[in-house]
Amino acid sequence: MIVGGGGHAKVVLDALLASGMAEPLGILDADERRAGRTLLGVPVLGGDDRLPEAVRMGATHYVVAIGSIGRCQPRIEAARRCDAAGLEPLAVRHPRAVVSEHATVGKGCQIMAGAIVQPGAVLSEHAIVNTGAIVEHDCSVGAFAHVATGARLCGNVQVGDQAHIGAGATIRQGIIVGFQAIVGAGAVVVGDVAPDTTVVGVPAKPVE
Ligand code: JB2
Repeated sequence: MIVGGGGHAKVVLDALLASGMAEPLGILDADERRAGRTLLGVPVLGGDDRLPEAVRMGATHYVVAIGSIGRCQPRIEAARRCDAAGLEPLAVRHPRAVVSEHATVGKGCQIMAGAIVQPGAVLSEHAIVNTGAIVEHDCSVGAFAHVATGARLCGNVQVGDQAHIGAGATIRQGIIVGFQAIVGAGAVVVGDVAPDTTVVGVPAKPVE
């Protein structure tokens, strides 16, 4: 079951269909106007109140396909609803992502087309490594954190739970990005980022 039926869901579905690892039975979306439509040929069944029905239909796994940039709460709450319904989180990996056999990929992670995840990297549950992003050797990406399109984590970077690394940002080796921190698109991060802080620019500085 795919949870969320917007732009990010389209990319998740494309990866899932290309991988052939599971058959998407349907999509749940909070916006009732989407019910009855299809996304890449997969039907939108309705809202999350349809989870029990999804289980009866034979769904065994879920993917939270809400991007919700910089706001993890909708994704976390959706995951917990699916857990409570008895579904298992599925890790989705596009077949043309490069993922080292020596990397660790947690439950519910999403690794999109063209992404690279190097040896020793650890992705915690529900982390997203979006299209073309690079997670170098020995980096860790926390639970529900999002490394956006084309972002680069050099070696030994630690990204905290629920943090967001914006599109095209670069994080230098060994940097620690704290819990729920946000790194703006295109930023170059050369010092640690405190929890709950937003940094932008080159070199990246906290937003006043
Ligand atoms: O709790 C929920 C929920 N909250 C929002 N449950 C379910 N089942 N669905 C939920 N949604 C739905 O997620 C919204 O009704 C909406 O249809 C969808 C979010 O779609 P949207 O296109 O607004 O954003 P997105 O999160 O898919 O994509 C954003 O993030 C990506 C990473 C965009 O900014 C993309 O461009 C970006 N690549």
